[in-house]
Amino acid sequence: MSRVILVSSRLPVTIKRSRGQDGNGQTLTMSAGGLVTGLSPLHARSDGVWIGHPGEHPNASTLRQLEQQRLVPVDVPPRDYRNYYEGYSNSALWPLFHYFVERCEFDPAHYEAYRSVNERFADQVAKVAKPDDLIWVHDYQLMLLPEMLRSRIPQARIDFFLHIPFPSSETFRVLPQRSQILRGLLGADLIGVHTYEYAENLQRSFRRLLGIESNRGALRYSGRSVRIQALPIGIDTKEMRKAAFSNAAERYLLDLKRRIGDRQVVLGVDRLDYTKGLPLKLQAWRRLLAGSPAWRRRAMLIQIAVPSRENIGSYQQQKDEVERLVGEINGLYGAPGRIPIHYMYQSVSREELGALYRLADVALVSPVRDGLNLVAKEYVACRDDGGGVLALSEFAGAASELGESLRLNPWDIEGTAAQIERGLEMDFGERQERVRPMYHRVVQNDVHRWVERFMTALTEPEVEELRVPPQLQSTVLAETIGPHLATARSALLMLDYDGSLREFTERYEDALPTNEILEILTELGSLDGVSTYINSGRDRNTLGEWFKGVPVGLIAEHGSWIREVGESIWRRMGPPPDLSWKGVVRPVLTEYAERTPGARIEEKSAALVWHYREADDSLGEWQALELMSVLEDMLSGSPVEIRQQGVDKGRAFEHVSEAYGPFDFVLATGDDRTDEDIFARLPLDAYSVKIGGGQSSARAAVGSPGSVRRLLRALIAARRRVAVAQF
Ligand code: GDG
Repeated sequence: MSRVILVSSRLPVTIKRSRGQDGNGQTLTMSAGGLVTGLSPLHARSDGVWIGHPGEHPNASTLRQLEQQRLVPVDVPPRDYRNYYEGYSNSALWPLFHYFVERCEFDPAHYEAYRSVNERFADQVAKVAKPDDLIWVHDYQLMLLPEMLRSRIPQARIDFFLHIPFPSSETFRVLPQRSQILRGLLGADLIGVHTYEYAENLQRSFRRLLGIESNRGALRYSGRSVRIQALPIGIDTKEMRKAAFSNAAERYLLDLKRRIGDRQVVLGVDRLDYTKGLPLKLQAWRRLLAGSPAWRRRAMLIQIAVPSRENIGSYQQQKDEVERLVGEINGLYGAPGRIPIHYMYQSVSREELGALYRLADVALVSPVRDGLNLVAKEYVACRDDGGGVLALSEFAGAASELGESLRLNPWDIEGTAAQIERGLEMDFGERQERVRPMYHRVVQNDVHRWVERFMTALTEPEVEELRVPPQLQSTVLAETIGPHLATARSALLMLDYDGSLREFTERYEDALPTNEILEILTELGSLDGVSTYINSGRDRNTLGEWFKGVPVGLIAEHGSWIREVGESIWRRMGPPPDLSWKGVVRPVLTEYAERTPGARIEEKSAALVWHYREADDSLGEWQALELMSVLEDMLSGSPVEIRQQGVDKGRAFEHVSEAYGPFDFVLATGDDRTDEDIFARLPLDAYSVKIGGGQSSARAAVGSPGSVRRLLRALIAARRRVAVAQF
């Protein structure tokens, strides 16, 4: 492995002034937060260096200590640092990326400092880097750095990881320096984010704001390729468990248990940050206690609020609000020897933290926005005893990996209170059932695996670049295609159904053909010398039923079955498939469907389809992609190809051409990935029309199924005109 140069805004240690003999002593303390916890194990294991700001200008002896730990300080004048860190990073980017637009301050002087500090980092990295090093830049404070490094060291491998969310392009475009920031990132070879949703958001921003198209996580920029991938960070499970099960932790745990007696414990561990939703959490706790005197006796909330960014006004206000609420709730519902909230505004040791994780009946992780949230994973990692309940906000990136948690919407105070209660009352069997699969997932996908996945991400073959077909009016398209169809001797039309001829409906079963569609197809079917097929992913029965008596051919299940015009039997295309894989795949699909509300499985003769059209958009998509990668791993080497839906529509085209061709006119329409198979196999002079925007190998695109129907009507008219003229 090449040497890794980690670059982050702060070093993992912070220099603090201490009163030495000369009154000018310095000590090093560990910095707090998710980034440091995540990257320290990598640094410890590699022989690379870590470059960042140490908090203070180091004296000679501190410098030596830093050197011993392979830490390289970047020197920044304090005023610039303030404007860069407290200013642009934490008063513009941080709130914006967490959707707190109203908290953003966009001061041009802050951006100027941000730019100049990024330059200083670039200079320092360029000084230290050797040719084969992998330079790995971290987080939102250094988003201009990849491009600055690219111009200094063009051949370097530069990766970037964003630890916080990347917001929707609609929110991101608020940022005055949005283009500069996006261009800054494009200096990287690989941009990693925690979730597919963030990767999507980033790609949409590239498209909308810079006009750069990407295809399945890859784009071209300045003659290089840039990858964007969802690579959620893991934790160091071994280290976490070592601390949680250490002697010190055991002692602490025993002592805690003795003092707490038989009361149940709800635990919160958060940096004191407005994104962590502490006031809402406290309100939910208040709601639970207000409604139930029993819980006032039987449960307590232990909340650790780790001091953070204390120089920024909004953090001070947040602290005041949290402390006011704690005081209020303790005042209302406390009694001698029975305090409802044990609030600690301090950092605790890893051992104490581990003991608290082991103690807590419920870990309440309820941020209003969080890139990922490591606390959720740490809690799960300490609960292989099966006894803990994780209550997790759906606005934390980790929610998509920890599907067995009790999900909550922190804004819904009633709902959150109800989930806390459900967690406290949950029996051991259900706790175990929920936490076990999460435990295995967290252990398997630990921080070391994350680093590995990052390092190998670029060795995966790049998806071939697709272009974006021009979006045309149906009348314009008909003017080009119409004359060719009109004079063709033998024409073939292969029409996709859902999303192409027919608009999607909320429920899959409801997309019956309308009278208009049946009429168009009947007219197409009556044209001499024109063969028309519906080429759909749907099953035979549905298609047979829906198009009964309509004079067009039907192709079902993505090219598995064909029924010719006027016939009543279906014939299989190609050899009968080997279906042994179904038994292996079905339980996995079922598990994912159970975890994803609104998702379900459809059983077809040669396929199993996982539908998520009725699920929550981003969760459905995330689960589908995750499911695909799980299945790809599981089935490598078997005869099954995993695709978002079924087999291959392109095969159907080949079959029909061989049986009835040659055709001197071909038109295929389609709206999704499965239709790309047919577009890619058409002869060069064929017409292919994609419905909707985005990349495709189709020759042209139209906006909607309505446009397709208009196009078909115009084509029918063109063919008829010529037929009449010939007659
Ligand atoms: C950012 C993103 C993303 C907390 N209190 C104590 C303590 N901690 C440790 C926890 C955990 C870490 O700090 C906090 O990490 P989070 O992920 O919860 O949150 P952020 O600091 O906001 O981290 C976040 C993360 O980056 C990684 O990419 O997950 O979404 O915002 O490890 O254990 N550690 C000790 N004492 C404490 O009192 N020793």
